[in-house]
Amino acid sequence: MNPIRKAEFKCSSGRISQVPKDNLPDIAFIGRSNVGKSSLINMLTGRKGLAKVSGTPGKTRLINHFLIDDEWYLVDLPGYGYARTSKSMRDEFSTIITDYVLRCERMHLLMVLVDARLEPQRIDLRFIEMLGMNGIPFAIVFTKCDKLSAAQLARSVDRYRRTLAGQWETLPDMFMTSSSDGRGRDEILEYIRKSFTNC
Ligand SMILES: Nc1nc2c(ncn2[C@@H]2O[C@H](COP(=O)(O)OP(=O)(O)O)[C@@H](O)[C@H]2O)c(=O)[nH]1
Ligand SMILES: [Mg+2]
Repeated sequence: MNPIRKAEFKCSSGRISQVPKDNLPDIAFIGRSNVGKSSLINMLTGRKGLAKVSGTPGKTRLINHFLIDDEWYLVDLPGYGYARTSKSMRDEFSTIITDYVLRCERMHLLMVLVDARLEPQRIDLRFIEMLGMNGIPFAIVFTKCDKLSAAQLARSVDRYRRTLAGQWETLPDMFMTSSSDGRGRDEILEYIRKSFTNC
């Protein structure tokens, strides 16, 4: 698998109107704060300091665009699951997230990150439900897989599949990753590149 040759920070947007206006596709990454999003972005690009890794969750409220190989953008979305849960999706997920995910035509594919160690979290399931209801193309990425044994990981992924099977006829694509040992990198890059040829 060809590694990423070039990765550069392009811009931070506090509003959807500020995102780039060119025709390059966005591959966006989202998940609960602290799930390992910035670490995964650094792992995929092979650039340690590209996205800021933080011990304090909930810091990023901006949409960050990173230009990859001058061909596509890797997009770091704000983490969710910080506000109180609410009956309304609009309140549960910030306006900037829903505006981007549901309305931004730049978005080609969304990678939803979930911590491999945890049982399916309500907020993630709600988010996935919202994607399904709106026909948004997405895949699930399990993070921090290095913290589990092979058997524990298999059980965790299986539990996710069973939970989603109650809700979906076809399960979304899933990837097992670790920013510590690099697993999942080639698979995700391959998946992203394939998604460009399928449109
Ligand atoms: N062991 C391990 N720790 C990770 C992994 N990914 C992230 N972390 C740690 O989890 C914390 C949050 O990571 P970060 O990438 O900032 O999460 P974000 O808030 O989703 O962007 C940091 O302390 C990371 O070092 C991983 O794959 N394995
Ligand atoms: Mg982050």
